[in-house]
Amino acid sequence: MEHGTTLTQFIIEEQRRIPGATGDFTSLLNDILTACKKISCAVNRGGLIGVLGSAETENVQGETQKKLDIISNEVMIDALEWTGHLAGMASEEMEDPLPIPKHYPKGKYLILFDPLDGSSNIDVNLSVGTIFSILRCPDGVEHPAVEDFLQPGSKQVCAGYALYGPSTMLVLTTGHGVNGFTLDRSIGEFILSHPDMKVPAETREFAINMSNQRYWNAPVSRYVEECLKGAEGAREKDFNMRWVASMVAEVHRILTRGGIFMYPGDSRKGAENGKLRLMYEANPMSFIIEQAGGASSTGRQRILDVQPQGLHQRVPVILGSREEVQRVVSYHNDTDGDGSRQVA
Ligand code: AHM
Ligand code: MG
Repeated sequence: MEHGTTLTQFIIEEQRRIPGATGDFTSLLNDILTACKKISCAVNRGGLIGVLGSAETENVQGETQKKLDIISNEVMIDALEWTGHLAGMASEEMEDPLPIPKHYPKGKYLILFDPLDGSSNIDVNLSVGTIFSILRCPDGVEHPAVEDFLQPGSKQVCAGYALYGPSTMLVLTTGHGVNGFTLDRSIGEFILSHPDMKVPAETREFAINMSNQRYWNAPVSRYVEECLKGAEGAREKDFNMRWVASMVAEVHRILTRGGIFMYPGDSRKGAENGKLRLMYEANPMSFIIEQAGGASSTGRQRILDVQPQGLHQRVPVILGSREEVQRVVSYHNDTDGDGSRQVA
């Protein structure tokens, strides 16, 4: 029976095109896939195995962790620490990078991950996902410190996400376009189902948490106001709005049918740079979106060019269809100063 190209086969064929490739990266990806299948299984069984609900602990961001946040984090660590392909790991759920235990061999890559993004959606049975970003460990570094992880997103070797939705999908880029794979549970393999994904250039859909509207800066307010005016306003067309509160689902929708996603900084204390984390969310998603022909910006700078200052730093995110992102960026450029004025 024909099952199509597996993700492993796809990666091995890609690897054959790279002279001198050792197969390390392919093996690392395979280990990530295994972890994502295990997380998918736990998410899928949910209430049947008692993994829903709060763990009543807080992560480094001060956010209450779900049981599945902790389980997913452990699954990622267990699947990756022993493999010999990594020099270090960092997770949204852990304050410091996790060194590779002494008794395991070390490799040349660093991985950063958000083990279960959008986990506020878990208990209501909506889509969540795992996001990961792979960097090269700087030459000569055996015990990577925080600074070794603080590389701009443009240095990523690979970025991807697993989406645990009606189907489980794995979407990834190694810098040569974006491909999507669907988990065929009958054979336990991810099969190429969405080759060469492209973000449609033009869109009529935007995604932003509207409940924060009163705190937005002028450029973001202007953009959304114009969308809301629809055919009667400057845009001369009607827009639709979506907010899943799960970035993986949001980015997947944009890769499928276009749109713009924004989690801007706002005027609240502590929210100046928005909510999303540069290293675990913004960088990997920006790499994917750019590789699919879209754009990603803080409003003032390409996200992939941001020089990270801290492992858990937050960054304003405006990503999606190129023309829309460029429009929001141009509104930032039109604004004097820091763009923090509210639209009257
Ligand atoms: P998380 O990593 O704690 O799950 O938070 C990130 C999520 C994103 O997936 C989503 O875009 C955003 O938080 C939703 O935020 P809000 O609660 O403001 O709707
Ligand atoms: Mg997250």
